[in-house]
Amino acid sequence: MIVLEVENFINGKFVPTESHIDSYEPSTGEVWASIPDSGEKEVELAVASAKAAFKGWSATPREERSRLINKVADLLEKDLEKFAEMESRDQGKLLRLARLIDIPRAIYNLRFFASAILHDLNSSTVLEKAGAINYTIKHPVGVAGLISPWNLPLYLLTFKLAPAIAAGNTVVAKPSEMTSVTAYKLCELFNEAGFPPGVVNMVFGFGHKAGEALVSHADVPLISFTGGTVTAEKVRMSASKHCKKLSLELGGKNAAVVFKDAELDKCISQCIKSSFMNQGEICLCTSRIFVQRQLFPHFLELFVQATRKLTVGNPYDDTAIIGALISKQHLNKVKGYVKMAEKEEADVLCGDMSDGLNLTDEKKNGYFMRPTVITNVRDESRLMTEEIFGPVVCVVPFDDEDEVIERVNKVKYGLCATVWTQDVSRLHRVSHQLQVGTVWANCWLVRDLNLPFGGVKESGVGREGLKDSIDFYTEEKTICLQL
Ligand code: TXE
Repeated sequence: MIVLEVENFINGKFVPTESHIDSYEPSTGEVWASIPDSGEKEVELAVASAKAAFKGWSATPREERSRLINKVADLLEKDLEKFAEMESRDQGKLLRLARLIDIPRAIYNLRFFASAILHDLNSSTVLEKAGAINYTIKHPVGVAGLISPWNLPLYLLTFKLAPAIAAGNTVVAKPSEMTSVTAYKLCELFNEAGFPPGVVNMVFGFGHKAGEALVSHADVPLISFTGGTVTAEKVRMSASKHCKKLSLELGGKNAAVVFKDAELDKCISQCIKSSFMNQGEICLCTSRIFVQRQLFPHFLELFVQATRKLTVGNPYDDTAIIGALISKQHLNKVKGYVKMAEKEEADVLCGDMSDGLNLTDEKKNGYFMRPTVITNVRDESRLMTEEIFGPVVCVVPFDDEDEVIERVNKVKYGLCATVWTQDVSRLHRVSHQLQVGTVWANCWLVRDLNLPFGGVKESGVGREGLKDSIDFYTEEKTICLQL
């Protein structure tokens, strides 16, 4: 097996490191890539390179910045299939999901923010009495530190990288050590597009080493992080030393609220998608489904039937619906929750504990498990309060609106929710009371980048989207001219 050698990308050059980290292919359990084990030294070089490039890049006309970013998007589109295959191999996700969602969205992120900076997002006023004109200008902040997770690697990295460089910042990015390959390959496209060296730098390695060195670096005034809530606490502590701008997009324990008048076929198919897409490894996935009691038995029967039909297997196989989880450790963590359900005498209606897996020999050591549905579980159970981040969903009944709103809001997370009913005034009422950043009514994951995305409570701080991202990656100044 040829192991793909990833190298750091500093000042437009690929730089090897002495020590490396093995990166495993989730669907076979084999080492397929070798990742730099970077630390303070490599981060220092990357930050110095970004700092040196900042003056030139921030002074580059936005039309030129936009042109160069669109060039990278065009090159990525040309290599879409290659990137989709690498993403699927690196993360364990279905190849067709990488082909249809991950890489196209990365291309769209680049194009969206390349266009956004051409529109004037500033404001101005005239003060007649004072004979003065007030106007704002948005300056880039400096060197942006970007830390991205392993579940949607290129999709979430570019959702930070695109607005950061479009706004005139230079960046040092540290992708997850478990999924570094597409980020590494993207660097080649920045060179091919003609980006000045030092605008984009990428340092690979462990979070507690390279990540921590980046977050605590005095010359990095801004950190954008997507990952787990526990890790975010460490990031927040390290960043607070220098009063940095901080954006935290964290986990969720997202609920679907299904009223008795829900349009059942669409609701079931969308709840299957929102529960198990990407093996449940999306922060916006549903992991708690509350169903009004009158509908509960019928919903549960149909939902379990549909779950059982989801084939688990080779991410390259067009018949597979569930691919491999990111790592052996994460697989065991998720399976641990299913074992917990059995101990708590909850009902595991389908999934790994009750169904065998027939995998080809090559996939025998892959990190696979069957999609799992649990019911008869208490709201206080860890199954209903902690982010499992795998193909495991709890389905429980509720009686009335006030009760379900109170139960949905009880958890420490507040990222998103879906509400299923034909009653528009109820949709309006319930959406207003759910403590989350996004509510989808009778749908899931319908996204418009013009609007903010992010969570409340322990699901994060800040928002990402057109205005929010440009505001985050710039400092706004008000200038008052008395004539
Ligand atoms: O992500 P981590 P993990 C949730 C999910 C998952 C849990 C932990 O529940 O089980 O988080 O996942 C870098 N200083 N989500 O541990 O640790 C790390 O290298 C600076 C939800 O795999 O949060 C990686 O690049 N950086 C989430 C990034 O942080 C550090 C998606 C995320 O890693 C660091 C992923 C440190 N001290 C996990 N420690 C979502 N919201 O989508 C780690 N990192």
